[in-house]
Parts: sequence; structure tokens; C-alpha cells
Amino acid sequence: MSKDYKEMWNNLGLNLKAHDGLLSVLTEAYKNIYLSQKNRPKGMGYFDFVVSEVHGLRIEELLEAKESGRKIIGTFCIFVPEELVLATDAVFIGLCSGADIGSDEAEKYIPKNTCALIKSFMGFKASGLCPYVESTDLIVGETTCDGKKKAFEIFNDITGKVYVIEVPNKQGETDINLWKAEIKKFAEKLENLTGKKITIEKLRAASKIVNNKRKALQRLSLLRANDPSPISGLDALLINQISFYDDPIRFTLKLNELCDELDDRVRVGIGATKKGAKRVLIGGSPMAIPNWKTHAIIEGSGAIVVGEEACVGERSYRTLVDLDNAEIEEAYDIITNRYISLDCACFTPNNDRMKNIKDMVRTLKADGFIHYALQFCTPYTMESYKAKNTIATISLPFLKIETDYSMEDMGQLKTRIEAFLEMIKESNSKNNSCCSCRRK
Ligand code: BJ8
Repeated sequence: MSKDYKEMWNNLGLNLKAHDGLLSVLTEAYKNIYLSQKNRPKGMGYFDFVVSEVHGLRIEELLEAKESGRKIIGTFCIFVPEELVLATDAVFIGLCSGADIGSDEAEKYIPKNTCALIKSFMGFKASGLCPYVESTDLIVGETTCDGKKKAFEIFNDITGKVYVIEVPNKQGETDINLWKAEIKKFAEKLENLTGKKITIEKLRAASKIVNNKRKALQRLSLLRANDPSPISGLDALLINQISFYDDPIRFTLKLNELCDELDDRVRVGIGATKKGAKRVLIGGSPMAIPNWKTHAIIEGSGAIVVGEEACVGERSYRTLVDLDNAEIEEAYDIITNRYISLDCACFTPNNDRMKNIKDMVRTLKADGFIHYALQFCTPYTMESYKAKNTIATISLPFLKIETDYSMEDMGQLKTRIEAFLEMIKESNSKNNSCCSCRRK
């Protein structure tokens, strides 16, 4: 950290002792997992800095924004339209939910057998460890899964600032109508909170900012299709995680600068691993910061993660919102359609996800697919069945893992992942090292 932020944290009501403990664990983990990587692109320096200031400078920026009259909107899900938030000149922030923190405290409110993501955000708040939650003016929840739906009721009891949007379970006409009404209700909520009217001009400007961020993330994603990939999966995952809480304009600029450097690396053949390293696509439950566990095991075993078929990944930036020629009512339709077309496992059926998995395998030239689900995450653990069948149609090695944020199963996961990488090796040699047939 560039300076002492104790006074700021104290004013936010954090538990300073526990918070110091959290920061020292995170700093150590970051050193071991990230800074120990060899031959990282220079442009990662910016993202290392952002991580080092995650509870410092960025919080200071949010408090300054509040001071100047802007509102801070916290979210946990990519169904919350960032465009609407920015159109009211508010700040959009993804909240902490990726660490095994305060589980004992969280279990005073929610059952033990709850997914790690929900437990984490309850634990962060209940233990006084999240300066983001304390900085927000509004926290937006959603009805995507039963766990979140019920947890947000309790979260509102604790924080008093949760607003829940209803996400339909299907994607038919009646669901689209319901979703559009929800989007408009949310827009009204934002207008009332900020005192700023959402006009078409403001929406267009906001969607440009968000689209530019998504385009930069798409550019990063495509660069990983190269062999060797010019960036590690760990670094790419980190960038995706940071995209949820950094200033979007600055983030886009820095990411495009990094992609320029990655273009150069591709031109001269510099990669994060040697050419020919086994390429893994991972998909399923979101990996919120600082959940780096599975990537660390895969890359520590000599393979490379070439894509995340997840919300912290492709699902968040796959599609854009084009409002250039739209008037206000049509703009709401475009936003409605864009978000209800997300291929989250909360939908039934969710066939688009299967098609998207195959597309990602092909585009990123993956040698194997790991389906990753958090324990007790019913939508993704259930959907692993369909994902497995989908992957079987292209004869690609498949591995299903269920885990949480603790380190207890590290050894077991490592053994299973190493066996999976062996399976890829055998499968590749059986196919005369030519697996391009699978990627069609
Ligand atoms: S759009 S994946 S961010 S809902 S991991 S809390 S689903 S039990 S996070 Fe999600 Fe939005 Fe969908 Fe993405 Fe429930 Fe599963 Fe926990 Fe989850």
C-alpha cells in the first residue's frame, strides 16, 4: 500500500485487527501465486498495483466520488446493467465474495451448507472486513439462485441497503416482459437515489464506456488463442476480476496498452509457457477475487488456462450493447434483450451455454475442459451433466470439480488435475497429436 489508510478504515467501521490479518494473508498469497510467475508482461505492473491498493487507493477514490455527490452501487452479478448505473453518474462496483473469510460469523445467519460465494459476502460484512460494502449507497441483489435470493433478505437486515431485481427463470416472451419491467424499475430506483434522469444521451455515453471495456476484454481473450498464449491464465483471470471494481475508463486504457504488448509478444513468439503446453478451458461458477485456487493448481502443473467460460470471464463481455441509433424505449429493449440472453445456469433450459462452450473450445484451441462448480451451487453442479455430454460430442477430455474457497482440498485437486492433464496427453497422442478435429 502506498500509505497508511487506518483512519479511513476506522471511519468505515472495519474491524482493524481482523482486517490487518486479512491483508497480510492476501499479500502473502499474491506474492506466492502471482509475483512468483516467470516472464510476465510488463503491463501487468498496473494490475499488480491495483491489487495492492484494493482496500486503499480505490476505496479512497470511491469516498472522494461520494464526497462530490456521486452514489456508489455495489453488485454481485452480471445481470445488473452497468450502463444504467453509469448513466446516472453513479459508480458501479463488484463486491468482495471470493475469499474464505468470516465463515463462522456468516454461519450465524445462513446455513453451513451454503455456496462459498454467498458465505464469503456474508462473512466479509459480518466480520467487518469489506470497505466496499461500507462505502456503498445501494447494494443490488438478484433472484438468480435460491441461495442468493434468501441471503439477500438477511443481507438487507444487516446492511439496510439491499435492492433486489427479479431475474426470470426462463427466456420466453413473458419472461422478457417481466425482465424489461424490472430493468425500468431499477432505472427509476437509480434516478430517485441519484436525483439524475436517465436520458438517451447519457445511456449512449454510458454504453460506450462499458462496450469499450468489454471490447478490451474480448481482445485479451482472443490473444489467449495463440500458442504459446502470451499471458498466463492466472494473469488473465486477475484482469477479469479487476474489471469489476476498477474505474472503467482507466481500466480499458491500461488493458489495451497491455494487449499492445501482448501483440508484440505473439509476433516474436514469447509466451507464458512453452509452445505446446496443454491448454485448458475452465467453466462454471464465477471466480471472484481473490479466488485463484484452481488456476494456480492447473498452471502449477505445467498446463495453461486459455479461457474462463464464466461470469468472471467470457459471459460478462461476450456481447455488447449498441445504442447508437436507438431512442429511449428501444434502448431499454436492447438492454433487456442483451441481459436476458446471458447464458447463466439460473435459466432453464440453458442451451446457449452448451453452444458457447463448444465455440470457446474451438476459438481458444482447448485440449480439455474443466467444469468448475462451487460446492452447494445447485445451478452449476446440475448443469455439469449437460456440459459433460456437450464435451463428449467433440471427444474432448472432461473433468468435473466441486470445491470451495478453503485450501483443504488442494492436494486432492492437484492429484485429479494432474491425472486429467495426463489424460489430455494420451488423448492427443491417440489422435496423432492432431486435435483440430475436435474443435470443429
Ligand atoms: S450471472 S453465475 S454472477 S447468478 S455460485 S451464488 S449461482 S449457488 S453466482 Fe452468478 Fe449472476 Fe449467474 Fe453469473 Fe448461486 Fe451458484 Fe453460489 Fe452463484
